[in-house]
Formats: sequence, C-alpha cells, structure tokens
Amino acid sequence: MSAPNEGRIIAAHGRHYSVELADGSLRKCFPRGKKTGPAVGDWVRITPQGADEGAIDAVLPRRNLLFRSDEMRSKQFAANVDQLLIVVAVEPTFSEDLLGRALTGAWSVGIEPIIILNKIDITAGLEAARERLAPTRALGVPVIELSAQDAQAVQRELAPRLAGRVNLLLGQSGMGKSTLLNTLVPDAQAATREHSTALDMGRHTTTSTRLYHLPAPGGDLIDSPGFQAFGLQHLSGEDILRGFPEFKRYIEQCRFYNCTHRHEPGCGVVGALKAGQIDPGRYALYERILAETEAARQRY
Ligand SMILES: Nc1nc2c(ncn2[C@@H]2O[C@H](COP(=O)(O)OP(=O)(O)OP(=O)(O)O)[C@@H](O)[C@H]2O)c(=O)[nH]1
Ligand SMILES: [Mg+2]
Ligand SMILES: [Zn+2]
Repeated sequence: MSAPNEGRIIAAHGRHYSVELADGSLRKCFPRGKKTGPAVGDWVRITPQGADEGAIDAVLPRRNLLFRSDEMRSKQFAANVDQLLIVVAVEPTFSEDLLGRALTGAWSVGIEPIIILNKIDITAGLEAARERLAPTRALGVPVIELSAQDAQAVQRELAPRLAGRVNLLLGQSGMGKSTLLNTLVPDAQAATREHSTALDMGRHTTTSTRLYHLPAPGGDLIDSPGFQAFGLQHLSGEDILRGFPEFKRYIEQCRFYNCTHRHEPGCGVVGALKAGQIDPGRYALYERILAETEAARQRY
C-alpha cells in the first residue's frame, strides 16, 4: 500500500496534474520548481493543500518512461507502463514507419508491445492492412484483430490481456483508441467528451493523456492523443538494436564487434538483408533511426 501522501498522476493538464491518492480521492497538484514534470502513470509524493489541491514534492523512482524526441522538443507519453497497445486500423491507412518507431520505443525501455488492428468491420481494406502488418507479425508481436464498437469482441479478445497491468493506448489520430476505451470503461464516456475537442464532422479528438481503471478483470488503461511523429533521437545504438530483435542472430556473424550494420565489410545484417532474410522496410527504418540519432549527436 502506498503512504497517505503518495499518489499516482492520472492526468496531465499542462501546468497542473490530477493526482489520485490511495483512498481514491483526486487532488489538483502543481509541481514545485521548474524541472521536467512528471508523466501520467508516475507515482508522486505530495503535500496536500486546502480541500482538494496539493504540491508535488517528488516523483518516485519509475520503472520506465516512454517518450519521443526530435530536434524541436521531447514529449513524455507515460511512465510505469507494462504493456503498449499500438492501435492501427483498416482505415485511415496507418504509417508503418510510426508503427516501427513505437515498437522500438517500447522495446528500448522494456515495455511489451501488442498491436490492435481495429475496424475489421470495414472488410474492404482488411486484407491490405493484414499484409502491411505481416513484417511486424513475423517478429512475434501479437496482433489482435477486432472492432472497437463490438463490445463482446473487445471483452473476449482484449480485456483478459489487460488485467493486472498498466496499459497505454498509442496510435495515430482516428485509429479508434478512445472508442476502445469507451467500450472497455463505460464510465469514461463523459470524461472523454470533457477532455476532447469536437471538430467539424462531429469528430472527437483526444487532447490530453489520462489513466482509467478498468472494470473486472481489471487493470489500468491510459488513453493518449494521436501522434504524428515519433522521434527517437535520444536512443543509443544499443537501444535501437533492441528495437530490431530480428537482427540479433545475424549480428553474431558481423566481422567487427563495433559494426553499425550499414557499410562495414563482412556485416551479417547486410548479408541477411541481401539474402532476403531481413525485411527491407524494417532495415530502412533502422537506417533512418540511426541517422537521426547521429545527426542529433553532431548538434550537441
Ligand atoms: N467502422 C468502425 N469505426 C470505428 C471503429 N472504432 C472507432 N471507429 C471510428 O473511428 C473514428 C475515430 O475514433 P476515435 O476513437 O476518436 O480515434 P482516436 O484514436 O481516439 O483518435 P484521436 O483521439 O484523435 O487520437 C470515430 O469516428 C469512431 O467512431 C470500429 O471498430 N469500426
Ligand atoms: Mg482519442
Ligand atoms: Zn553488422
């Protein structure tokens, strides 16, 4: 059990945070100082102020933090995540680049990813979507096919995998993350509406990250705004390779211990690529991420 003045960040609203305490109560809390703020999922120690406010004194040690970073800025997704639910859909078309980046980001910090292929009721594009997921499926990442609007399917295929874990929904806008949340947590409906902006076409797009408690069999689910970029310039060469587990057995064949798997002679990875044993799209993604981290290092 956590101490009475310890709680968890369940929502981030720019300058202040919603902190949930052990007794279930919520407090609007402000961080002290100007350090990088906590993320949703962080456990914090607070000093209560007044009836329902508080100051965040410290962020307790985290198991992991998923974030992205590019030239312009770095953005935290969530902390202390057990499982990343990467949501793609039959339509609109998803980006394989962003999918690969989300996988790399998750693996680099030890978060288990699974993919949800949503909107399988749109049968016209289903086969094409499956084909685009094939290289990822070949890595052994579970792919769950469902329709977020089909409550029975969601309960059957997804709910048991979420129990006892902190799960983060991540994906491009319009893939159906919030729809899934609303199917899993019927009480969330009001909150989603409250925290989203109605656009023309009656579309609701999520504007802030928030953690919800799932009904039985349980677990926590974090909904997040759709992303359009997933820079990984903070990763080391080793971190990146953790994002490409299919390279591992070929790396053992590289001539040089410090091989970067691009132009070096005797590279096992390049050999496997030429022999058709490594997917060219995955290899191209590796090259892009590596180039990005090198460019970042030259700037500093
Ligand atoms: N046909 C079909 N439409 C769906 C399904 N799931 C979601 N949608 C629709 O897809 C649109 C986008 O759904 P959202 O849940 O708002 O998507 P999101 O991923 O939360 O989007 P952002 O908050 O912008 O990141 C809505 O119009 C949903 O009704 C599905 O299983 N089938
Ligand atoms: Mg949403
Ligand atoms: Zn190599």
